Amino acid sequence: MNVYESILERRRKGPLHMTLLDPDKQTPQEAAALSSEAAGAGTDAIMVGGSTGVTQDKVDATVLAIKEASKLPVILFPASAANLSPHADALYFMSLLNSRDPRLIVGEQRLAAPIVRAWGLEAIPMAYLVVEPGMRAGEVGDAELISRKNPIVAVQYALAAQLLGMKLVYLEAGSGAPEPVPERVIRAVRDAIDIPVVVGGGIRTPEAAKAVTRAGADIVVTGTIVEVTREGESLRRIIDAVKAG
Ligand code: 1GP
Repeated sequence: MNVYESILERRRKGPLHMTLLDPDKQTPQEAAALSSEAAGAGTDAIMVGGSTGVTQDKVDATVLAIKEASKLPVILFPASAANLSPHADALYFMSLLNSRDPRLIVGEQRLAAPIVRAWGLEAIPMAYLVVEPGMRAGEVGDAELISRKNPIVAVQYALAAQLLGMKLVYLEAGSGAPEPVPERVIRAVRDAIDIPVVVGGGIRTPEAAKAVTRAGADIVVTGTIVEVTREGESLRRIIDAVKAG
């Protein structure tokens, strides 16, 4: 069973939680320690990526250290074709559909494709949609941010993603966003498509995790909380809230 199939199988039992680790924010050893804590707290996978300052060396070392420390699938969440590693279990082959820059819609993907093919890395095609306020992801991605007030554009992009054959839709408020993606945007997208909806950015409390899950998130992503608190207990409460649906 590949990583995408295992995500679908787990989803049949309930919503998933994934932990995002940015290779630029800690050493590989620290990332390994955080991922074993996250595994203990019940997370379903580790995502490795970040918007800036990430190099192939850092990604490789971080992925290898995490793989040694836990049995969780490691999925790359790359900002560019220079952020890949053959040691990961899978790659979100993502397109920032609401970017103004074609490089982030299909240009980096063009450069990455032959590498991914040569490595035999599992690629999971994913639409990446940046919602206000977007934070660094919005800036670096030159995103025409999706409004928090009006879900119509988010639904249009999500439907287009499904028709293009993508396997996941990621609604991103931006790492460290003051608020997560609004519930009505999540609900509208969830109701419009059949593929799983991933929600991340600004989820720091069990209440916020519960709200996005109830709104329809199939996969909830947290990053900052594990990096800032560096202890498993707050993460465990968030994961429990996701799993309780
Ligand atoms: C960023 O959605 C992720 O890509 C995680 O965001 O760091 O706010 O948890 P946080």
